[in-house]
Amino acid sequence: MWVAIVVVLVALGSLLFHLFTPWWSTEIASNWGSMDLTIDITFWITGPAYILILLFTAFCIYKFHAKVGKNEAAPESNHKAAYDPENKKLEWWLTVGTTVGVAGLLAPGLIVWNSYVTVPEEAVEIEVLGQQWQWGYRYPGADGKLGTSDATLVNGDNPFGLILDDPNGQDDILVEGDDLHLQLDQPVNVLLRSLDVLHDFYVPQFRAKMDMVPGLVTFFWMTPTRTGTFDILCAELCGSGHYAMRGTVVVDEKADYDAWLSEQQTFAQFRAALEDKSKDNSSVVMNTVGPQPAHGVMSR
Ligand SMILES: [Cu+2]
Repeated sequence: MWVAIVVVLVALGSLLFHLFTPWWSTEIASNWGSMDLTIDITFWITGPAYILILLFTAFCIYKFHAKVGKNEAAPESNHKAAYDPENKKLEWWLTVGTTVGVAGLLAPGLIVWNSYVTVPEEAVEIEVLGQQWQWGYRYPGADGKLGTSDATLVNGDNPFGLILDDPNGQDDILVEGDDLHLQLDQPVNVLLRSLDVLHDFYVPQFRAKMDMVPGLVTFFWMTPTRTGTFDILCAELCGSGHYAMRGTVVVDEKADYDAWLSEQQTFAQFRAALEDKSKDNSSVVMNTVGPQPAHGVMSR
């Protein structure tokens, strides 16, 4: 009997925890309500199934527990499992119920995924570059277009691997060793590249997460809907420094965003500064060539 009671208490406790948890109605991810709705639907399907299975288990434990020794005169009254290998009606109900349940779990996700990767025209592009173990960011500059890039061109003189004679890339704004800034209420198409291994760009508060695959440009879009400072995490185990692959995204009002952006260096300015340095002291160029990350070289 007490086992059945414990099972019922587990069911009740789960339900109460779900309803009264302080983490349930947080304000985060206001721009991705559809994702939260999908989670709600998942709870509505799995929650009753979970409760029903637990209650059914408790019922069976109580109702069909062994009564050996109680009625030795009539042992057939002791419960034994019935062998019932073919039950068309039960199989039919289980098949239909499971199919509807699984479809209900999967279909909303497909709709949400579709909107996550269907980029609206007004979205501006920015690029996030992941590498062991830091983040870099690139903005399109005055022409609104990101220049083309090639991973084989990446070195200390060209940390994003931009194709040098692509005019679209000259005014691209390169940000390394600083936060990612986004403009409030501006839809943004986040293009993701990796220089070395799999990484994953993840901002929990945005409900935004996407793998970064060497050789591919993956993307998603979102609209930041409140100002603030949020953590960027790498969500793909990418080596011994994975735990430290953290960043910060700052959502600014337009004026603050424009002010910040105007302080950043374009690719052309970055290369001009490098050339000046090499004239002053050729050893600087020696130091920047090679596989080490461009940190420091690009400090403003
Ligand atoms: Cu990583």
